[in-house]
Amino acid sequence: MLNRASEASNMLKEHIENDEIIRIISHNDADGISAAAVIANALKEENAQFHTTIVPRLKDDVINQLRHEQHDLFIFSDMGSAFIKELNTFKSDVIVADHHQVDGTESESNLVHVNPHLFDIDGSKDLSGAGSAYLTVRDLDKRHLAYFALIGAFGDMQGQDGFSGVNKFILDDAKESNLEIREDLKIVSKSSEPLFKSLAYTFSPPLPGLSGDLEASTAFLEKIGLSYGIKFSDLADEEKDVLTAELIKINPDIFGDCYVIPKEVPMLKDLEEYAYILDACGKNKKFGLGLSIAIGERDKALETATELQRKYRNQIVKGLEWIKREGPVQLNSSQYLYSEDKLLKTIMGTIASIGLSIESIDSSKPVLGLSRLHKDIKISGRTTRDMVEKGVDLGKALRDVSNNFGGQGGGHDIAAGAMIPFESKDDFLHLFDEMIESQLSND
Ligand SMILES: [Mn+2]
Repeated sequence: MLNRASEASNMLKEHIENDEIIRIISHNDADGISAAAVIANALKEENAQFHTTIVPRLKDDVINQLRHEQHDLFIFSDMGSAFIKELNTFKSDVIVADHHQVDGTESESNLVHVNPHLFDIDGSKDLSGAGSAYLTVRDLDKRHLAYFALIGAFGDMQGQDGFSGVNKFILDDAKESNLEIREDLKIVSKSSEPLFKSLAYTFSPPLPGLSGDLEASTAFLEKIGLSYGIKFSDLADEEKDVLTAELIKINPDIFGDCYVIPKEVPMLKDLEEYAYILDACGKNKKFGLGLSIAIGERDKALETATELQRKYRNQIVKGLEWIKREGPVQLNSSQYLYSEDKLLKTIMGTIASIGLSIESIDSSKPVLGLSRLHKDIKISGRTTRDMVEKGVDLGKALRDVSNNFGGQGGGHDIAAGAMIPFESKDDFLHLFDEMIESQLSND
């Protein structure tokens, strides 16, 4: 894999030396923005010119548009592996730095394909899109950019239980350069929000009873004798110790390794927090804002992103309150959330997964979040590791059941999605429930 990445580095070097404008296309989530940032920062440092576009997904029309642009090198990051056949026909050079599934198409000589799956490495947990992007610039002496690969990994939920595989290798690069690992309390916005919000907005690791609940967080802090309006960073050391001891009682994982870039501004020092900021930009469709922060803009850009993040967090809290109030609709072996509310519709998958982890949704049944989009329904399915061990495979269930109704779906055993015609909603739910029941009885 490293040899393949070096091939990409060499191709990139050649184009930098020729003083060309390099075209970067990347994905719109925290990982995709981090991937674009690794490459853009590397090119900026080499005084190379580049032009970046962030897109939600690659489609034939996007590819065909790009094909007609006059560039000698295209770089696709956190996407592209499903389009090798099309990209092979480009007249220019192409680098694909991705970590999604590959389809077995061989690359032509104009294309260097960097993807862990080509080397039997699991791209869903051992390397992010930003990681693939980092490996393609690593030979240009860019270890100080390795931390972006870890931000991307956090964005794709790869680092939360520690890093493994190629991610671990990249972590070592980062540690040799500018990254420090510190044991600390893993609550969010320690230096930017009052303490009760830091607790209520912490979802990973979950703090059942506090996560998503501003009132409960306030009451909890009052009970242990801490001022709820103060920022964590302004607490005295002994107060920090009291808080840590009390939170560990709720979830021991709340104290652990934090990955820190000491030279960064307070809001972006912690890589998980950095990923949350980029995620908030992505979720609000402000991809350019996320990218400009990641290539070094601060002040105004960071302020705007913080506002977006506040707005997004408030939506999540409202969504979790709705779940508490209404609860999911119960079927025999599964349950679902459905609302036509405009705000709730956009965060259905997110609140379904947070609801499970903070235990406001019963975790002994898989949960579906349903959002109506015109004539279709978008479905996000979530369950727990425990249920997967008992036989649940949401990817398979959602694929098979949605195919029955002319829809499509798939994904992982623990998290998956589907799209079905609206009129099939009730039949779909019925059949899905039967499917889960049969998955659970098969062992
Ligand atoms: Mn990704």
